[in-house]
Amino acid sequence: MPVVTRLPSTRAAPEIGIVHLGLGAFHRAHQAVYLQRHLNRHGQSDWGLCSANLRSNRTLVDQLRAQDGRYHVAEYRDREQVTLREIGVLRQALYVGEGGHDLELLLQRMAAPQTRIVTLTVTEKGYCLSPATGQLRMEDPAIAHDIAHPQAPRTAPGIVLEALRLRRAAGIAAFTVLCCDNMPDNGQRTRQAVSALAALQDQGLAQWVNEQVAFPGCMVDRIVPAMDGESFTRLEQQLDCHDRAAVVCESFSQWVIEDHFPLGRPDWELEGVQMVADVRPFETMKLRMLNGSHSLLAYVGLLVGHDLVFDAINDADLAHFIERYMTQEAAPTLDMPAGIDLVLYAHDLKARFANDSLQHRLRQIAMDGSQKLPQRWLLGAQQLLDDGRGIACIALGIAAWIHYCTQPLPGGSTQVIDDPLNATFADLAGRFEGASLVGAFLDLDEVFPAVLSARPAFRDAVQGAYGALVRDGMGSLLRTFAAHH
Ligand code: CS2
Repeated sequence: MPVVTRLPSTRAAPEIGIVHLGLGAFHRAHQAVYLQRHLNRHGQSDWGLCSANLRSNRTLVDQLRAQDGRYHVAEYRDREQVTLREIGVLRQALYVGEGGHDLELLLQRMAAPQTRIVTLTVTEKGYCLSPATGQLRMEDPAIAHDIAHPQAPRTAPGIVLEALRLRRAAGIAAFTVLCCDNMPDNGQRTRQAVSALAALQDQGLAQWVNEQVAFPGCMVDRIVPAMDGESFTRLEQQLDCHDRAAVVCESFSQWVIEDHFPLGRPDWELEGVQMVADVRPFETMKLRMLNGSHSLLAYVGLLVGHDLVFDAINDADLAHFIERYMTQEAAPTLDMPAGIDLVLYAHDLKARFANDSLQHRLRQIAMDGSQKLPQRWLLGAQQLLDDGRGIACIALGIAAWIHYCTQPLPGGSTQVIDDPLNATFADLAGRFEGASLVGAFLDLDEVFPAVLSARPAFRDAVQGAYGALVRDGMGSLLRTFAAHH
């Protein structure tokens, strides 16, 4: 049984100053925890949360409402030590997806002068941008809907824009928009989504958005596996925590934020948040080192029969492969400020992946690959090729991804591919095989930027890796990698 430190919340009820879109496990275990620590420190605060789910998980919203917004975060350092934190900073939980009627409440809350920051964790696909180019996907039916019905928006950019329109009409200054999703230059990407949508609706509003709204970027980091039945049982049995809105996560947490909040912000730095002028180096480091390794562990690990992250990293051959990726294909593409030691960072990442108190499923990481690969692997691959370096690990990762998206896993288990492009993958798998299948994947211009997919060195590397994978099997390829390490 682990040693449990219990941290109750103060009973104070903070004013709502932040509206959040995307009330998933990550938000509850990351941004909410920083705001909770802020509240506990000051005893009272103007930075309470109103958080909304846009598409999924109405049950969670109902659960949270029944608990008056209170829930627990179990932060596992390892199997022996865990901190159970009570969160009381969530003042309002809303659901605006199908069957939800809270859109009006949400927009009113966003338009209220007390709301000074709007944060988002709606996952990469929630911004409706092309992953390869960062441009708004105007052909997306949800975007088409928001263009036709701006006052009843369904997408995150549409909701942000409508709330800004209401503020402008009422003469209230714009809130600051803080994207907390794992995208490159995430503040700029979010600006791009909102302002491209505005330009399609109302030029005056578009200009106001461009001039008045701050979109600082940030890097967020905490490993928060999706909750399942087993995790709830463990919380009940080990921690005597009977809370269906609880989340489990690692004890590590990091937040680096570009300090640009015209209407003010919580004094986050007291809680260990790094407030910086330029967040991009941190963001790129995290996307390529942590998320890039995660995606490799997922596709390669699933093909050799692993299920969980810690199983995958405890496989010596796979651990060597990840080590090689980090040192030879991720770190060399990074240009970090003084004081950041990438060797140490890589070492700490491996220790975090090996945390066996987290049931982090590789399949969870494998979902939405089309949205994740560009920033995790492809921008780096482009840079490596420009510098005359090899991309063996990334090429094998892409080959594994194509395999995963088109063929059953070892042991014959058929997986449902959870990706906005899954219909396209199924179509390609039905029409092509072998090298032509790989070629067709590399031609998906939503995923692969044209400058990369046009490079023979890139195509050859992926074709070579896929051929070897089909011929020798992933296990044997990993052994060869390890032998040459
Ligand atoms: C993971 C991330 O699911 C995924 O794609 O790589 O959710 C990862 O756990 C977080 O970014 C860690 O901060």
